[in-house]
Amino acid sequence: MTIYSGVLETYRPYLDIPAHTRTVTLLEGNTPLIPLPRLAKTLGGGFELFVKFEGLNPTGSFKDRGMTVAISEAFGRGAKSVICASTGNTAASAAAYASRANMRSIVIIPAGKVAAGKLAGAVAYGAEVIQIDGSFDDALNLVVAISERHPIALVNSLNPYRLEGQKTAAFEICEVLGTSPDWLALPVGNAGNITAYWMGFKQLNDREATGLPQILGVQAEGAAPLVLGHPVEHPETVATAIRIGRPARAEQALAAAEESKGRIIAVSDGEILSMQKLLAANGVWVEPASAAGLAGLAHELEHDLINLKGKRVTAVCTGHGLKDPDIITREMAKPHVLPAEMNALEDYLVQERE
Ligand code: AN7
Repeated sequence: MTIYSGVLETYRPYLDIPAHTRTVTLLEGNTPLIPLPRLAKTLGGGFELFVKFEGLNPTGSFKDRGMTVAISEAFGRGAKSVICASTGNTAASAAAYASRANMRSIVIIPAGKVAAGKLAGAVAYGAEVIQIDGSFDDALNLVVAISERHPIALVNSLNPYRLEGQKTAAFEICEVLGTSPDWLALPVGNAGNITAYWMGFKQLNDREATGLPQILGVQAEGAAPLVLGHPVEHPETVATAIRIGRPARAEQALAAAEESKGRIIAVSDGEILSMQKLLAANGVWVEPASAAGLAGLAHELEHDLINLKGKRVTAVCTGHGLKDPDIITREMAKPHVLPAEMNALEDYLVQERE
């Protein structure tokens, strides 16, 4: 029996990390690549569609891949505290891995815009949560400045070891498919993940000639600095994870899109929420931001801007639906209320069928 040991140990020879790194893992990674043939058909058919379901990582998002490496590096050099700015998922992940290593974690979040499951996670894992009256971008500026003045390790994706960990998702996709997909669609916020995937695909292609995907990066219309070509002062979107107006890795994200012969586009909140529903109707419940990649693909198909005939497409679903329950309970039908009686239930079921 081979025992899975997490992304750092599994891919260590391919990660550019210092020798002092001491593994702190929750056995993240190794997430399923789920085929969704019915959804591909709904979108017009003629192509193969897979979802890389990163919501199945230990804290419910892809952030764990990068966090295991960033925390392992910080732990290995004797850091006692870590800090990050976050729209929520990074906070929960940083808190979990810091606790695993018995380190202190401080997370700075924008007021009122962090989904319930993420805030609860950060608190449950033992982070010191500080809410600022400002945006994610303000929070990021603050933590960068603090980490320069104090011995506190910065674990946002400006930390290069985060990207080293996150690129392993590209390796896993190619291992399952045997080659790179033709297209990779994913949401873009602070732009660390798109940068990491492109690094991963290029590195693997250099080593094993797996080919390269065209990358479709997708932002939310109200938070689309990479599409507009300038920062957005007051980003707004239902997909709070990607409510970011000044992406730290903007240049690398644009380079990834261009080099891969792909592009970065924006979709509306409506398109994001419709795709969230459609994914759930196929058995995969993701948080709104995580539906953005596929929403972008649907958008391009609908407007005849992409030809996927005979292609293999992978959409990255970055976080689990449980992260943001409010968005569902707010929008969805309330449960039917019935007396606890067989007749009432039977009447109801028959009525429903008619
Ligand atoms: C579910 O947690 O920025 O483009 O602070 O949570 O690498 O930023 C989260 C980002 C996509 C965008 N999907 O990834 C944070 C944070 C989900 C996310 C993104 C995020 P990047």
